[in-house]
Amino acid sequence: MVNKPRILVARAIFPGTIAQLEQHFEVEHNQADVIWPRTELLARLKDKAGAFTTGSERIDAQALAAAPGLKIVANMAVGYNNFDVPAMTAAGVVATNTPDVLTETTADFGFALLMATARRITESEHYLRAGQWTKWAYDMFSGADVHGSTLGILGMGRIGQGIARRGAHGFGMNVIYHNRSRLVPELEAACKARYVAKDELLRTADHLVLVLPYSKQSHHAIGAPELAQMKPTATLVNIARGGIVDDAALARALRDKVIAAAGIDVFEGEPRVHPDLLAVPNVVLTPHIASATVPTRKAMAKLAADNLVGFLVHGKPLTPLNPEVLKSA
Ligand code: 8YV
Repeated sequence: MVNKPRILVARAIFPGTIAQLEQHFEVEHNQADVIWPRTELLARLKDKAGAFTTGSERIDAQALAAAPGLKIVANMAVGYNNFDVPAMTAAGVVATNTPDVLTETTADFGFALLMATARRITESEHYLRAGQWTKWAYDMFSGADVHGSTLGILGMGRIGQGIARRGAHGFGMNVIYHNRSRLVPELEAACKARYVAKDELLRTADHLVLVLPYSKQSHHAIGAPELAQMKPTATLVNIARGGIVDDAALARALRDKVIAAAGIDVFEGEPRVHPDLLAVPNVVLTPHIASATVPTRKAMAKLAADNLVGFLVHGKPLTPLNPEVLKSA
């Protein structure tokens, strides 16, 4: 009997996903969800042909050198800044992510965070729970309107477009965006979105949502100078990646009312959160949950598992990030 390929599932996942993988592979899993130190992760990768990862496992030249038999790493995330894709390609290792299956769910969450931020929902709930609500007042928790306002989107991929459609069609918002490349006219029309320079986006958006991938180029794309360009009544929402916003600068801007409020789902160095952000009231903070619905997380896990099966069993991954590896195999 031919031995099944050995794979590592780096974090706890649905039992059904483990069962799916066990049909094809010898699976070393981590259902206790221990965060392995780097040396332990590398030691566990050593004899594996495939790995199922999340955003918390870094796959770079060092990890690849420690795992000479590795052929594929399937990330259960659309973002893949935990992968050094050129190093994976050089090592002949296929990299996959989970696009499309989380687009609408993540766009829903972006909108939820925008509304919670603009309408001061969590801040007012804390006030109520603390027993401070003793009378109505004309200006109590007055926020910013969402309907009819100008929605700015930085990063206009699939999720950005989902947010644009919700804003334009659901809330009658004037949608503007900035992106590395301009959308084709049909997509701009479907989103009712107008392309603008980054400076204009910063200056005119009432609500600015960040949905761009993290890279060296997008590091601190929003820092003190960019925050200073925004309207004092503006809100900022980050559902993209920690590091795109300079969290210390954001905390200062919120404290000094440079902008009105922020909704933040992703943080520099998460799960640590900058203490200054915890100290300001005008920020809604959530623990990286934009894709967290049961059906979507199941779809993401299934797509990551299907990529492992697709490649290691049938020779064809579903959503490769470096398809050139397949050609040279
Ligand atoms: C994941 C995400 O939950 O898909 C992404 O890029 O940020 C989230 O949906 C997270 O990265 C865990 O892998």
